[in-house]
Amino acid sequence: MASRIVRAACPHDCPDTCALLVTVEDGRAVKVAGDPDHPGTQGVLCTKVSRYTERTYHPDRLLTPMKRIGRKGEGKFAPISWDEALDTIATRLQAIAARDPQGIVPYSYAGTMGLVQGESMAARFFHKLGASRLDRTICASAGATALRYTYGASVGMDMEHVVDAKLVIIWGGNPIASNLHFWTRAQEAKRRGATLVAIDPYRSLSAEKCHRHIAPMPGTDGALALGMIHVLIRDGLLDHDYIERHTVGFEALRERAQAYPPARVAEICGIPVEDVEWLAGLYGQLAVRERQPVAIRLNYGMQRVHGGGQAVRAVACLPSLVGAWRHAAGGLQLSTSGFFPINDAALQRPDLLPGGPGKLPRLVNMSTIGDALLAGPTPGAPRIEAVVVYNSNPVAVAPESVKVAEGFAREDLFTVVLEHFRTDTADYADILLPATTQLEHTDVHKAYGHTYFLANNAAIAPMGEALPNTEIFRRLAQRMGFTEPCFADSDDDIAAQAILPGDARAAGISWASLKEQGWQKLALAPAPFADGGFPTASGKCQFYSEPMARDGFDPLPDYVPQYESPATAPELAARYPLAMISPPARNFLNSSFVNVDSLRATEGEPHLDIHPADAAGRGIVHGAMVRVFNDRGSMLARARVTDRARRGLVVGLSIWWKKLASDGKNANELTSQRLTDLGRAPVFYDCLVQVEACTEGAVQPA
Ligand SMILES: Nc1nc2c(c(=O)[nH]1)N[C@H]1C(S)=C(S)[C@@H](COP(=O)(O)OP(=O)(O)OC[C@H]3O[C@@H](n4cnc5c(=O)[nH]c(N)nc54)[C@H](O)[C@@H]3O)O[C@H]1N2
Ligand SMILES: Nc1nc2c(c(=O)[nH]1)N[C@H]1C(S)=C(S)[C@@H](COP(=O)(O)OP(=O)(O)OC[C@H]3O[C@@H](n4cnc5c(=O)[nH]c(N)nc54)[C@H](O)[C@@H]3O)O[C@H]1N2
Ligand SMILES: [Mo]
Repeated sequence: MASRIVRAACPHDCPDTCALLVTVEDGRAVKVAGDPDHPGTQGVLCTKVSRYTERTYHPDRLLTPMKRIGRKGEGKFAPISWDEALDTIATRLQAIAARDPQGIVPYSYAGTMGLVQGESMAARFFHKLGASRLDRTICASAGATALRYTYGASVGMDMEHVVDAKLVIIWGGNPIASNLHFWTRAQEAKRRGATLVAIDPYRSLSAEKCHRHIAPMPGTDGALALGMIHVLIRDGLLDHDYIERHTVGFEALRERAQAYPPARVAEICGIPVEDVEWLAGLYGQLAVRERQPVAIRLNYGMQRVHGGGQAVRAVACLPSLVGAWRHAAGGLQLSTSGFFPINDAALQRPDLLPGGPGKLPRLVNMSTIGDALLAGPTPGAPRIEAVVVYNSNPVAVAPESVKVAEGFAREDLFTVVLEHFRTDTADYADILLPATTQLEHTDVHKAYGHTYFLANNAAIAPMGEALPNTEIFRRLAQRMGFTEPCFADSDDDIAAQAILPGDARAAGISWASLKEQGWQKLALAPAPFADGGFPTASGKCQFYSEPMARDGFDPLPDYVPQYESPATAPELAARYPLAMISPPARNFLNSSFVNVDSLRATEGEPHLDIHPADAAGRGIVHGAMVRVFNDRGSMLARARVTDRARRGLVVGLSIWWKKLASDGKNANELTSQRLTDLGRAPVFYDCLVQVEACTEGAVQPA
């Protein structure tokens, strides 16, 4: 038997971007394991990706192009040839483009994080076509914008050093589920004497294993951070030298923080005042008095709310106030993606855009795709006539999905979906195209939780007639008559173009070396900001941000209340008194893996965690079916009566495929299309609901 090991990379939207070793026997992948030599992966994979072969060889894999033969959304398709599929698409897109190419919208996100199968050939295709541009805001843009204004880019500490921290604050993240390899290191820090604190309205799997869990109401983190700043300043727990040399706007920040004394903060957050005092005291004491490393793992949970951007700004000020950046094991990490020198211009070729700079095609925000699909023409831009979806499942993942589905159901909309499976979105496709998985194609990866480049070598031949995204857009480009040489680039050519040449951080790293070695680390100092040097124009941390003022934003961090809360929307809160959050379930990756039977079996069915006091008042018993609803929609879930959810909060771990839920619905039926204060991102966790027991269907807990 011919057996070999192929060096690969996990493609999923997760900070860990693991290095994989794929065992291939006689052309079949039989095992996907973590590379024991990669310092990030340490030979360990999450349950999901260790089941990657179950996903790749799943009997439901799409293996041929198909055309729709039923109603939109019904999911009835008939196989067709690649020629027929591509000719149909080219003819339709050409006709729309002849009227106005902005009628065509690409819709993609991070089904794969690969630089080749993500925005390379696809971006070139849509640029050349002059299609509407997609504002890719659905996940990270609130925090990324906040970090850019504060530190210049998505940069931060290297979590390989966190084992030496004395305090680790896990702020709005559940790393056991979604950042496993950081969690391993936080556990090591704990063994070496560090205190672990979770800040999360929900007692998540990770929060319950920390020394202390602080549970503010969703969307109040900005107030908590400003309360900490207040206490640090009040008690003189400051690194004056670091502030003096490496920050801008301390006086203005001091004034702003005056408005956030601990008592007020406790009131806003719905936590004991002691929590604010204790956390700020410990942070400042360790960092300033004892000169010990203190680390903050700032995550996405706290950003999916109205004030998500400003909350990140407030938290991001903390390490500069206490000089935490002086240590390799101190500082803050939200994302490391800004360290990677990527040649986006070569990958995506924005120079192909017609009209030149200053006359760019319209931008469509992916987070409001429901409204966008239902809208009529606007000045300068037509109604959306075609959507090409790849690497994403908007009908399940985009907010206010009743409207998203209504939009995709438009009879006059031409929809193309490139997918592995018949997802909730695929059901609306006019033409459905089979895409390869990570085991079947080539790619190169950066990461957002570490600083290694990784190669993904194809391990097996494509399944059925599946093709890589790149090849699909290459063939479409040819049919559209696009003759630029970049449309003939192979995947290897593209991978080789991804790394910006001449950048010292990537010295010695090339596609050729990556393919061979699997992964290589960027050259960065262990404590890159020990002596300032942030990638802002001033080189300093911007407590006060002049660019923000110029862009029309509050130049200082502040607490921006929820859109939906008793204080800001009392009438709404009277009808819908519970705050709902829908963070990632451990065994799913957004909506990926929901159809992998063994993983779905572990999650069971859609649940709603509700506090005993909130349940009792509604006659809800553990294990009963409940209906969760607001003005936008509703869903059914099985109640878990538990104090993991604080009072006033309900939690529905996500993101379920609608068609695999008993009522064909998921949490996004309830979420809204309003946007964050910074970054135009969705507010999935700024969502008031009511919950009622269902009359039939109540069962005893298993
Ligand atoms: N297993 C798994 N891993 C994943 C994903 C997945 O779906 N499944 N998704 C991936 C993606 S796309 C992303 S963006 C990352 C997300 O990574 P994280 O941001 O770490 O996301 P979560 O693990 O959901 O952690 C969010 C936590 O924030 C809490 N939270 C909700 N609202 C608030 C709030 O207002 N304030 C605070 N302080 N906490 C709040 C939630 O209760 C939850 O426990 O994970 C990635 N990894
Ligand atoms: N209620 C609620 N909604 C949320 C969130 C939440 O916490 N709560 N989280 C939000 C966040 S953080 C994110 S990032 C988004 C995620 O939203 P998406 O980026 O849409 O992620 P997935 O749901 O995993 O869908 C990715 C799809 O891409 C497909 N895919 C994977 N690889 C390839 C490939 O190589 N080619 C092609 N053509 N397809 C491929 C997969 O099969 C999968 O169906 O969801 C958001 N939605
Ligand atoms: Mo995300």
